[in-house]
Amino acid sequence: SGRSVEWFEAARFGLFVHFGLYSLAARHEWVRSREAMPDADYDRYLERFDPDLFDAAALARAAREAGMRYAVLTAKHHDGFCLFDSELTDYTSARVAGRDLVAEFAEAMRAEGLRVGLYYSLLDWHHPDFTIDRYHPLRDSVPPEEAAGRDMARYRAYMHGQVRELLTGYGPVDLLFFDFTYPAKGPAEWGAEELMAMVRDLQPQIVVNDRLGIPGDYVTPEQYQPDRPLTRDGAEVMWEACHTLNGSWGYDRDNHDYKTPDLLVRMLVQSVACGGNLLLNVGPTGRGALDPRAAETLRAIGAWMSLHARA
Ligand code: FUL
Repeated sequence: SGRSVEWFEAARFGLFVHFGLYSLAARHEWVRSREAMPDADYDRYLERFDPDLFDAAALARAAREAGMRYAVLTAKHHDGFCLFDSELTDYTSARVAGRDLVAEFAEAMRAEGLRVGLYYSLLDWHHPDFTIDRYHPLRDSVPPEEAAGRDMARYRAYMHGQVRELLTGYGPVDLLFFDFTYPAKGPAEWGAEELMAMVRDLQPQIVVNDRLGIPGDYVTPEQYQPDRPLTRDGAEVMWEACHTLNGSWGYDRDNHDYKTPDLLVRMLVQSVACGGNLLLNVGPTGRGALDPRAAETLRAIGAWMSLHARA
């Protein structure tokens, strides 16, 4: 295959960006599920969505100055809201605010010499055919008869179609972060094998994670720090630990429980020592700005990197 994982292994440090309608709620990216919000409640954020301070070039610069080599943006999170222009839905930043943030992001990262990664959620709490399960915000409000009419095959077609859009409309995409399979939904429900085949066909060089429920190119420990190389069947595998700054991926305004730059540097060093990468998250505010606490953390890491890292 034309796959090139070398860049990923050498990169070691990347920026994760969680941004979406939940950023306006400013209390965790799962807010809609946690609070079982019906459409009318969540639509308040849609009506007010205007990412006037989302500055992809500034994000790219902050990432590069922190010593990062790639970045991964939530093209769609579990709420189903898309940060790209899709022919398959109007539920997008492009329709609502005239901004294709995936396009802005990809261009800005490339301009800073960073690799481009996209996160795409398998879960979708907006699509009318997505199963109403225990995570679903409408679990208490949609009557069982109505819920039973939902057809995952239609959702699958939509989901695969959107991944196709992302891999055909934005130039070379270096990494794809699917999220996530869970016991109630095996790989077959996502059409995982076909989806992976399509991804490989459209972008043979792409690096894909393991959250489709079938083996990918790397494994994704989340919010815990491996302290030794990770193996599968006795062989070392590529891995990427993803971590938050304060326990929340989406902007969580009143949460001040930030990891210190010192701790984050140790986590990075430990990842590298154990053959892995660190994907460190920021959750921009509802208007898309990097929170000063996050910006300061990245700057402090960058100061350490400028003294201790080599190109
Ligand atoms: C998880 C998601 O449910 C979180 O919201 C976040 O995106 C994290 C990186 O992956 O599985």
